[in-house]
Amino acid sequence: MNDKRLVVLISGRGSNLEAILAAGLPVAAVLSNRADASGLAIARKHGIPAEAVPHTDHPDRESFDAAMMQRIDVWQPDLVVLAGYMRILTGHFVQHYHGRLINIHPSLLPSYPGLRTHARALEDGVKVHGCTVHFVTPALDHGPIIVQGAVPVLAHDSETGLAARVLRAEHRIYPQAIRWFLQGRLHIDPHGRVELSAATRSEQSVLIPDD
Ligand code: NHR
Ligand code: GAR
Repeated sequence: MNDKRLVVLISGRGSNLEAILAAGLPVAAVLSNRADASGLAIARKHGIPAEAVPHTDHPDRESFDAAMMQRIDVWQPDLVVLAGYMRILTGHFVQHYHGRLINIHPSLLPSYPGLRTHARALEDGVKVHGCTVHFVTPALDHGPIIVQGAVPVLAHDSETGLAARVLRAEHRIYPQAIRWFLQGRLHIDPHGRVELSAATRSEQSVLIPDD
């Protein structure tokens, strides 16, 4: 697995990046669309090349994505990992990394695609919420699901409290999903769904106990 290379794309804090690094996964480089993303400093602290490719330097999504692809492909990654990356990707970008581009989204998809997921879950009064690792396809937040982490919504939960509980689940499931990918254990079945062997599934509890 350590002959493999990941490129991680971020936009902000970088706590998922930190969990990926703590798991010892082979991150070759970190790229951000925002120069002020604190995740860039986390990467540099680990001696990992980190670079901003500001979307504001480009007139449209196509030219921004083309610039990002050029910076990614320098590293010839086996897998491109979106970790709190906040720019919607063009079809061209998604096609270029077909089958080797994954995202973590802070809801139990297909519920709550898009933004403000925790606030919307609280507004609806759902009792279970969580996060989803999925392959990225052109349809936003609709690609094949790899793994999910479910957390309880507590009485009188706040958006920040719920977000923190979901984030802990993210930090558990994302490194695991990336490891499975690098080990060649993820396969798409004829229906376009991710197939996990029983042995693989048993390594990951979907229900994250509250701690
Ligand atoms: N791109 C495609 N084509 N498909 C997906 O599934 C994608 C994607 C790009 C990012 C992450 C996603 C999430 O997990 C993701 C999945 C950003 C937005 C958004 O509206 C929506 C979903 C996601 C990421 N971004 C605004 C935009 O105009 C900017 C918002 C901001 O900068 O704060 O790009 O939720
Ligand atoms: C995470 O909760 C991630 O799921 C979410 O942003 C946070 C990033 O945190 N992603 C999205 O909302 C993508 N649209 P981090 O920078 O600390 O990893």
